Amino acid sequence: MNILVLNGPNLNLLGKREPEIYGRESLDEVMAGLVNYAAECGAEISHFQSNAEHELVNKIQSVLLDDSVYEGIIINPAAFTHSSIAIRDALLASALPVIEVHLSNIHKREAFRQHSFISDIASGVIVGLGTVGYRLALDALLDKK
Ligand code: CA2
Repeated sequence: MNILVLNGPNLNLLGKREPEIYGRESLDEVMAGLVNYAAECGAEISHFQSNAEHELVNKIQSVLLDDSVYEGIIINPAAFTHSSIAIRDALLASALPVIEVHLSNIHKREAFRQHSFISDIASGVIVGLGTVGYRLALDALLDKK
């Protein structure tokens, strides 16, 4: 099973700032851990992070246009969660099961973080559990197989 893991803007700063909210691990460390975990589960992961909305949209579209063989998407859209109809539309077009992950509990934070343009089209949403959320998302996709 091939899973596409997408991370949105500023998540490349993980481990460098605001450790009290986002933890101390770097994104590379988190994704390396996820690749290992996926291998133990017999799955494979492709990871892509971008600060640019159109790059995330293009990556999601590649699922359709390049005949790639992904069977699910795990996405932390970061700030685009709260603004991007383009990412929502691309995820819908992919027709793949989507798990939305947030490191922090967005429902405990500022009002503007409490609306997601993704949640109602996602198969599931994991918030507030830190980086373990990515592993739980993978478990959920593997369980659906
Ligand atoms: O809790 C999450 O995972 C978020 O998606 C993180 C986004 C935020 O805009 C969402 O509301 C919730 C922010 C990602 C920024 O990550 C940083 C990491 C380290 C230092 C600074 C920013």
